[in-house]
Parts: sequence; C-alpha cells; structure tokens
Amino acid sequence: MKRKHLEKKKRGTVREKDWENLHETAFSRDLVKHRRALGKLSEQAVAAAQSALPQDFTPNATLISHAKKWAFVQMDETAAEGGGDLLCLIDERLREEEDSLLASGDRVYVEFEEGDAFIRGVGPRRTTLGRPAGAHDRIKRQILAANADLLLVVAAAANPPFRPGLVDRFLIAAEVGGGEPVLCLNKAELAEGEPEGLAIYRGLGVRVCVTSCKTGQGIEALRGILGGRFTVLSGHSGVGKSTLLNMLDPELTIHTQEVSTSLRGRHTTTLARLYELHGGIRVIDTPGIRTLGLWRVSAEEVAYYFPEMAAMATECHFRNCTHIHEPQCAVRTAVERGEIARGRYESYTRIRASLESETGTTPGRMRVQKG
Ligand SMILES: Nc1nc2c(ncn2[C@@H]2O[C@H](COP(=O)(O)OP(=O)(O)OP(=O)(O)O)[C@@H](O)[C@H]2O)c(=O)[nH]1
Ligand SMILES: [Mg+2]
Ligand SMILES: [Zn+2]
Repeated sequence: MKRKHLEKKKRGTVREKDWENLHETAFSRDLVKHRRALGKLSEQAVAAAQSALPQDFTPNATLISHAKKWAFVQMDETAAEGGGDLLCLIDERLREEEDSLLASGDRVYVEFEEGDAFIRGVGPRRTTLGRPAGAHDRIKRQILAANADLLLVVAAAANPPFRPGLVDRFLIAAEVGGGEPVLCLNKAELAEGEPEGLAIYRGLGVRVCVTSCKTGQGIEALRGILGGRFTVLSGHSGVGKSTLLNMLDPELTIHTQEVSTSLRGRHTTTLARLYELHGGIRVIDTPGIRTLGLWRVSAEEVAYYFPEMAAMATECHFRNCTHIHEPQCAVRTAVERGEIARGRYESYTRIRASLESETGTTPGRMRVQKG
C-alpha cells in the first residue's frame, strides 16, 4: 500500500459503509506482500530484529478491528497522519505472551515506512474484558475488548430467554478486568413485565436499562448512559447487540439477523469492532458468546464476588465455609429467609462447580465461524 492509497483511505470515516468490501481488497493485496516479506525472515532473524522494536513509544492510534496480520486503526487527531481510519500491518516481531496481542479498543503505536503503516507497539490496557483462552490456544487469556469504561451486558427478555447466569459472570469479569458493568435487557416488548432478576441487580447497585428495538423503548435512556463514554457490548448471540447500535445511529448498517434453530451457534457478528456514533458514543460490538469463563478466579474466591454473600459469610460457623454443605451456614440461612436471592445463590454454586471441574479454559468456547 503506497502513500497514495493511504491518503485516499484516510478520508474515509470509521463508519464507512462499504468497509466490509473495502478491507477485503485492501487486505488481500497486503497479505501477499506480507507473506513475501515473512518468507525471507528466519526465526532467528525475527528474534534479533525484535529488540529493534520501539521500546519507548506514545500510542498514536486506537484499534478498531483486527485479524491475524492486519488491523484497522483510527489515528489520533493529534498524530502526524491525523484522524481517519487506516489499514495497518501488524509488525510480525510483536509476539503475544499470556494475553491476546491485540483487541479492539487497544491503544497502539503506528509507524510509517515507505508508505506502509505498521503497528509497532501496544499500550498498557486500562481495562480488559477477558476470559481464559481455549485449551489449544497459545495465549492464556483471550481479550475480547480493551480500555472500555462501561461493560454493557446485553440480555433479551425472551428469544433467547433471559439467563442471569451470564450476567453474574459478567459482573465478576468487570470486577476482575475493570470497567463499570451495566445491564441492558432488550426485546422488552416480547415479555410481560420484567424478569424478577432485574430487581436483584438494581438492588446490587448495577445500572439497568430496559430496551426494545421494536418499540423504541429505552433507546434514549441507553443513549444517555453511553454518551461520552467508551463501552463494550457483550452477551449471548441474538440478543440484539448490533441492532441496538443501529438504533442508536441510523447511519450505521451493521448486519443483524434472527438466530435460526438450524443455524444454532452461528454468530451474526464475527469480529469485534469499534464504532464511533453521534453524541460522543464509542462502542465495541462483539460476537455473541455462549459462556464467559472466569480469568484467575478460584472456586474459593467466588463468594467474594457476590457482595451479598461475602457480607453474610463472616457469620458462618466455619471460617472457610463453602456455603454449600456446612452446618450453621449464614449464607444458606439467608437464602432460606429470602434475604439473598435464590437465583444468585444457584448461580454461585454453578460457577463454583464449573471452576472446580475446569482446567482453566473456557468450556465449550465457540470458535468464530465465517459467514
Ligand atoms: N422482537 C425484538 N427483536 C429484536 C429486538 N432487537 C433485536 N431484535 C432482533 O433480534 C435478532 C438478532 O439481533 P442482532 O442484533 O443480530 O443480535 P446480536 O446480539 O448482535 O447477535 P450476534 O451478532 O450473533 O452476537 C434480529 O433479528 C433483530 O431484528 C427487539 O428489541 N425486539
Ligand atoms: Mg451482532
Ligand atoms: Zn457459609
């Protein structure tokens, strides 16, 4: 990609309508070049060259979306190549360690060389939405998104049915990775009244937003919550994450679709991507997930992440009470009395059991499928 092309591309906005087609052509051209360059380098040469990577850099761009070898970034307004989005190659000397090398929302350092743009550094992450990587991955933790201040957990009132288990896991993930969790219950018009779970989350101090993309309910409230903030949307597939973003900005045309039974497990959104909407709303749309494995949380620690239980646990007869089978357990007594929501307690026992049986990887982590 020569400078000429770069300048042309710079004029595009993040919201470029034909982005999907645009990156296909730009990418294939780049990939051929990249492969050629890689072929010439031995592993040793790569290792030697690694020390030549800039050690001291100030990030000058934000990562919009990426694949293995390439990434779309938004250059900072103040950067030399100021503003606009840009297709970059990821410098192959950058190696991933424990965590994913790159995630949407990352602050990156882009360098230009002979008209090509390269990502040569990744800034520290303020917050992360992460989970244990699959057993066969080289990395240990998969970062779904980086640097977001808000973690919008989207669930549906129906179709798919509201399952608080994932919400409970998100609350823990937010505690571990930073960022304020907010719960959005979408497709409100499909159910009569709210699921009783919502009151529990409000009681825990979690902000809750009830929306419908069919009736427009709650969309303005959601706009108010997201305005001026940087948010990552996550949740089960088909709950309406992408549809909500399309509702918030009529100029967006993110592909959405009903999850049909024959295609169970297919995601409509297949790649996390950052969008900038009117009203200072910055959001990362992510592919739906089936479950959220917990990173660096042991079975013994789970109760700590359920504040209503942690508060009671000091009253248990045994100091190391698991709140599952011990006599004189204050937590179970509180559940019997209705002082702790039974649903939350059940979630606690399920999460605990899954952590005890897990090998530290996300169970049944779905591979992103093409198409
Ligand atoms: N009835 C109803 N349907 C909705 C609502 N919001 C979204 N949908 C529909 O739900 C389906 C799935 O929406 P998407 O936006 O693709 O869901 P998603 O969460 O982005 O799914 P993935 O990208 O697979 O993670 C689409 O057919 C939408 O039209 C709503 O408020 N009410
Ligand atoms: Mg989607
Ligand atoms: Zn107990």
